[in-house]
Amino acid sequence: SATQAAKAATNFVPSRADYQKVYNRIAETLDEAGEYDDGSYGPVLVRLAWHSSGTYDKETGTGGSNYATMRFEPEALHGANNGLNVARGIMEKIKQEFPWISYGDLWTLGGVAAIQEMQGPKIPWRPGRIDGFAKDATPDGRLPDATQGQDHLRKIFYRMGFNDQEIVALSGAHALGRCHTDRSGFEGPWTFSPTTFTHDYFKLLFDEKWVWRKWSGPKQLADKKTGTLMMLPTDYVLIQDKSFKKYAKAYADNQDLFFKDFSAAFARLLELGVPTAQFVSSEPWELKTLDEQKK
Ligand code: ZEM
Repeated sequence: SATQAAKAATNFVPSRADYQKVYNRIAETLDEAGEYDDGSYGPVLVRLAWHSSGTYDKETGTGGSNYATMRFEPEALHGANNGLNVARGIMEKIKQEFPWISYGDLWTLGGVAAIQEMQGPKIPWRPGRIDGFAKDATPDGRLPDATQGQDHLRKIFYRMGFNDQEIVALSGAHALGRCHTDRSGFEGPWTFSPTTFTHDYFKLLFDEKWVWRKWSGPKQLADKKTGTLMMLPTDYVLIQDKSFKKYAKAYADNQDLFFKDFSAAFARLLELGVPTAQFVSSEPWELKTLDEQKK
């Protein structure tokens, strides 16, 4: 609107209420998906938030959500980011309406809104990311490769500064969404409720019998009973590796524990690469869901 554009033009300092407005606009947009996938843009927005943050390298301090470098080539064209043009396009419309927000704040807030609106836990979040430049873009190969095993998962996530428990908790995001043959080559959803955040991903890992799918696509598993669900090789590793399995079992048995651990790990993921001094608030905020604001 004209008001929001005027705010961008002046030395307007947005308040928590202004960020709640952006949250609300994203939340309303999730359900405007129509026939797209399972009827929600939520899952692909979570994937955008994750891929914009998961490039972080703790040794060099490069990557992470600060500069939103996925806007630039070649990072936009990295194989791991296939299909995220959809998510960036959705976010671009929000950006037009609220030009004062940085892309890094917008994309991470998108992940927060999507998780919370899909019945997930509260994700503490605070603004402060700034827009970077093409020279800040990260090299290919920093995001995980689904065809690989536990050593690869550890190498990738330890580089971001995460431990085994956090690797497992974060992987639980695969309760949401699906794989697309024209994006990753893999196909299908992990759970029967891909637009609701649950611990079903872990329950299904343990409760179903998983068999290698017979098809011409990349190696993936299918549930023997219905053949409609899938697991990536990196998902299956979570119940094969002894250390991962311990956490996966705990999350299968206790959804509250999963929600608590996911929230902490995802909140931390979204802040990777952002200098603490840049944050406008010393403590992250809990933004309200649309439902909570109706009361
Ligand atoms: Zn994913 N992910 N991911 N992931 N992911 C896909 C989809 C989604 C891996 C991976 O290769 C893939 C995390 C971790 C890991 C989401 C969230 C998070 C897809 C399918 C692949 C292949 C892409 C497609 O075809 O559209 C690997 C190897 C991971 C290592 C552990 C973490 C961490 C996530 C968030 C916290 C989500 C929500 C999706 C679904 C996207 C959609 O469009 O439905």
